[in-house]
Amino acid sequence: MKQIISVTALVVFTTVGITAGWRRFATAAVPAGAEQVVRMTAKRFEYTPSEITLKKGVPVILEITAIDRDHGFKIPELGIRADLKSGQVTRVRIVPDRTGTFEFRCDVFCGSGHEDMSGEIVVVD
Ligand SMILES: [Cu+2]
Repeated sequence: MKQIISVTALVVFTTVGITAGWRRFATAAVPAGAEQVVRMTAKRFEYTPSEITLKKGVPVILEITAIDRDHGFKIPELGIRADLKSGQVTRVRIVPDRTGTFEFRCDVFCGSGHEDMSGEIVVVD
């Protein structure tokens, strides 16, 4: 009887230990709510990087810092637009739902050259 109890205890503790260990591992690998962050800058008349590759269906946060003045960030085809305030970081969440190449551009007039302030998001499978 004593032996059965200690075997049971061993099985229980081993199971709990593996479960706890696995949970810790899983949490470390993919923290809850974690999303890939892509840092960008916006300044007269360019975004850096100007080309970003994303995976279809994978949520991403763009953290865009407007360095020199106010700018805009617009991706008409994905229905996304944001104001980028000078000196601030603006977070834009994107969940690309289809593959393709989508242009983003500045839609807040920022001077002569504003019309060339654009870039591309490439969404792949
Ligand atoms: Cu502009």
